[in-house]
Amino acid sequence: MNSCILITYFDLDSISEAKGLCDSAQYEIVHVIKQNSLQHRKFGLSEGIIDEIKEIMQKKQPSVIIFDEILKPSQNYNLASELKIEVLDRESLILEIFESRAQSTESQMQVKLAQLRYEMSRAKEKVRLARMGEQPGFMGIGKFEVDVYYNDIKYRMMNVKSKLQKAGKQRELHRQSRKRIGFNTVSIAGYTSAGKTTLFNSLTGEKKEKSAKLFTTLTTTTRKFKLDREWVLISDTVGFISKLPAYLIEAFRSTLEELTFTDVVLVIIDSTDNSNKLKIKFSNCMKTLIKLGVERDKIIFVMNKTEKMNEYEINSKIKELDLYNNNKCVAISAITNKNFDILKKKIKESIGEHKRIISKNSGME
Ligand SMILES: Nc1nc2c(ncn2[C@@H]2O[C@H](COP(=O)(O)OP(=O)(O)O)[C@@H](O)[C@H]2O)c(=O)[nH]1
Ligand SMILES: [Mg+2]
Repeated sequence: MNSCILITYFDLDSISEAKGLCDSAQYEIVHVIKQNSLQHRKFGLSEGIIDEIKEIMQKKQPSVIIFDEILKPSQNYNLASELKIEVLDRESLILEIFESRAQSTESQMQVKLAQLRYEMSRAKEKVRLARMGEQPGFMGIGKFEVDVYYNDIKYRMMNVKSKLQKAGKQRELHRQSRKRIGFNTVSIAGYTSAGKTTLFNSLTGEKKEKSAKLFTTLTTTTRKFKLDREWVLISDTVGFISKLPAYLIEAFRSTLEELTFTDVVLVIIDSTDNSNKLKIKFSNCMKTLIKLGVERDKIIFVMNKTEKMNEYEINSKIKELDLYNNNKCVAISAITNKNFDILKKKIKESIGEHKRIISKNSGME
């Protein structure tokens, strides 16, 4: 596993989201540096802290620095050359996560397109730096080379876009192949750091057992778990991100496409969020799911992190989300396994319902 020093803000939400992103991208965090501002002109962070980072790097030997904010090419270049280490900014980290999660050809192309947009948005400044001789690589770049550079990115974008238009069919095939495996499937959705991975691990058991041949074709984020006597496949999806730039939304959605053909979707809600944030996140989450075409009947609402809350607090959060009389809502703790029996019962019921609906619609009853 690669290791990183994480540079982020002071507030707890930023820290926990940034940690969640590092975790999703499989970086082990060896040190966290918190700053009030990450928008200083030269390095992104204040120059005064550079020496301290060098010292920490000596001790911890990270593979990369992860910078929880957008960096201009010049800032990235300054920081990377000063510290002599690769620097990943927030958006390139998110792109890395999407890239590792994209399963279908269509989803991979959506991510490719977002990567090209990222590159394009930085191309102008890169060229300017190169002209001034401030960024080695292509010094004394002429008008001709600049055009070539832009046009190359543009051409690749067009190419991906046209391939995307033809990809609809493959998406269908992909869905069918997953269905054909013949297992009931459950997917875990929700915001980054709501506790999806913790729940996934608690339900399936931490140990990655040597799986039967059948399962080796699945990704590391899908495992089987036993529901009474039946094996069910459960997968941990990429998390919602609170400050997601518009150009990344399509790529994000495409990595969630499995939610449309899974039998049950667990929407994990961080019950410790204050009511304002709770509502905003929940509504964003639901809007996206609906846009993806996820049927509401397939959703189980899972209020997580409730082990330290009393009944009154839990119920008031549930009421805020208008889920009080909803029998698809359950308050759990992914850490203490609180109410796992209820959760499993609801998953089982939901699978049963979904099966009935499918067979009805296909006239097989
Ligand atoms: N108190 C409490 N913390 C939890 C619970 N579930 C997860 N967490 C913590 O929340 C943080 C994010 O969890 P994680 O599973 O990585 O979230 P993910 O980004 O949704 O996969 C971690 O620090 C977990 O230890 C829970 O039930 N109770
Ligand atoms: Mg996770």
